[in-house]
Amino acid sequence: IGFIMNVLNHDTFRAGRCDTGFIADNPDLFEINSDDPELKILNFLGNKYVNETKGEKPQFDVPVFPRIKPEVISELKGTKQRLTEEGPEKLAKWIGSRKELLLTDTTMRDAQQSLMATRVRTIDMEKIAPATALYGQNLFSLEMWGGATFDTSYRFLKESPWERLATLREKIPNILFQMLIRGANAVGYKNYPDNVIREFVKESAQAGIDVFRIFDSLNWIQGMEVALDEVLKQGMVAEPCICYTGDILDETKEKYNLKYYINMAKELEKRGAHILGIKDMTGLLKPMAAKKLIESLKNEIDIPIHLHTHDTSGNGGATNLMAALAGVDIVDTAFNSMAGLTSQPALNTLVAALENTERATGIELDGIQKISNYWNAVRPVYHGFESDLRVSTAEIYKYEIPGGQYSNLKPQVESFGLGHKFEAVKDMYKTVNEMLGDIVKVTPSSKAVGDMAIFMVQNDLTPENIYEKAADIDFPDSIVSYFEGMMGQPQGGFPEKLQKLVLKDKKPITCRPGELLPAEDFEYIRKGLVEKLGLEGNSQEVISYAIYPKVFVDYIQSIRKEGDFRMMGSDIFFHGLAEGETCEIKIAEGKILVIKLVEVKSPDSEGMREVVFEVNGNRHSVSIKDKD
Ligand code: 3PY
Ligand code: ZN
Repeated sequence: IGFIMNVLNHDTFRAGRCDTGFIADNPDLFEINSDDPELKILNFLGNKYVNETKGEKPQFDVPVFPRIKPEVISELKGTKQRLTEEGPEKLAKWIGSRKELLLTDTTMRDAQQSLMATRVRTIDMEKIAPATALYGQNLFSLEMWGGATFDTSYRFLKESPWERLATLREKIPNILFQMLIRGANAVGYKNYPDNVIREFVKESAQAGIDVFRIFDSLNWIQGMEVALDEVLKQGMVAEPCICYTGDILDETKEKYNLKYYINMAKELEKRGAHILGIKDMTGLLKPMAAKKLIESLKNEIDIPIHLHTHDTSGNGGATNLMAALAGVDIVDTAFNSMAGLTSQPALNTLVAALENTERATGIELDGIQKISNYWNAVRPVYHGFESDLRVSTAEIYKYEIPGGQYSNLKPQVESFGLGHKFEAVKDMYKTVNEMLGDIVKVTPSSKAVGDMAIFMVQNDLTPENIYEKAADIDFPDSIVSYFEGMMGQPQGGFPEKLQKLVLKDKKPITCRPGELLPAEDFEYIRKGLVEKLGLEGNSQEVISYAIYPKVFVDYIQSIRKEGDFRMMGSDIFFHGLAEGETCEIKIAEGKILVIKLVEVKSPDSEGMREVVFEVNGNRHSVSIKDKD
């Protein structure tokens, strides 16, 4: 009991609940600059020019998208109707009975997460949604929610992920919507109490998610237990998955061999999975390994198999193709202009490759080319968020760094002033993985490995000198949390000597963190949201706050104080206006402002700059502090 109390009092456990007091600490939430949306837009544009772009604005082509009549969309019948009419078990049987290969498009989730730091805004998805419903009508699903999209929408885009889901659901009524849920970490980076996981799954299902891909960052099945159980309870499609690591073709490696994957697959089937997910988050599954893995699993389990890979090595297309030949049921791809490198392999290309074969997808190439063209035109607006990775790399097999982390690692390393030691950090990532006993690396365990690698390079630590040199150093939070058992239990256990060094006198847990975490008090949160923030306190707001208290409050604060810009085009949202440029900004249904940036004056003695606009023909100016 002593150690349980110790754990319960630990910061990691308390974090979620302590934050509940955050509302009270933000009296300025009601300090609204002005109620005038027009003035807020002018302030936003003025500030963007004066303090961010300085008027430097690239020219963008206007993305063209096919206009599809709503009556055409409402007639479409796809996998969504099949699920609604027949339920998840029959849907799974139907999947398994098909000769055709089924495809998932990940453009709106993993592709943009892996290529553009998850910054793609709802408005850009919304425009292409009807065409996606029509030309993608033979797709199995769209992975369009979960993973990092939940917090980044609130955090960086200042828009609600729930609204995105509702908007897309309305415009795409025929294709299954799929999300990625990080088991007991939901869409966050730490373990949450069981009732938070259950409530989140329930709300997501009600808001329009059909297929839940559930993973645990250490392949620890207990970590997926609660989410899986709740998905089954909600009558939705459960796709728990095995994260693929290592190389089953390498017979000298014993830990993650074929047997390991088969055992895990059987266990997940036994626990009620409708579909087995194979989550190759790093793109380590080589083509011939895919063939071997899928053929073997097909002999061992009866449920359909859904393969997810990344194209970082450039072998992703071949992996999908070999998996298709071996009988995989569904594979993940992204429309071509959003595919490749750290993203998924290309969708259109795979459709073309399979034409006139037994596994032809039934998807029509001309239609999906229009969707790819659209995304191709959208992408330059997000250029600033793309990594400088230009070519595929076979290094990934050596370092085992997941796609998203691989493209992010360089800026992260640079932010520590270690840019010149990037190669050393990558080598250290591999070394740390070995020191930890070779673990599965995916959010959040991959972050622990990355943080530890940077920490070791920063402090000149090696596996040999660490025990002596680091006895008095505080290790990064993520690695402490890992060794405490807060991310679950790794295959083969923790290396004890290193665990002691990192934890010092803290005691690790061996059970599910959710068993110890006190249940979240939703009614308390609801009251706080209503009384302190003047919100409705609806269940989506409550669960968002329970998962990301500070991020959620900051979002509310931002849209109240700065304004709500979700209907502003992304070229303006990210790049503002250049002098002399005119744009149209929708502020409400049917209400459009035509805004011209006329002139930006030099700073006065106080550093204030007058920014002059014409709004619907009338002159307005705002005064912006030049922070330089
Ligand atoms: C996520 O957890 O967001 C991932 O994409 C892991 O691969
Ligand atoms: Zn992925």
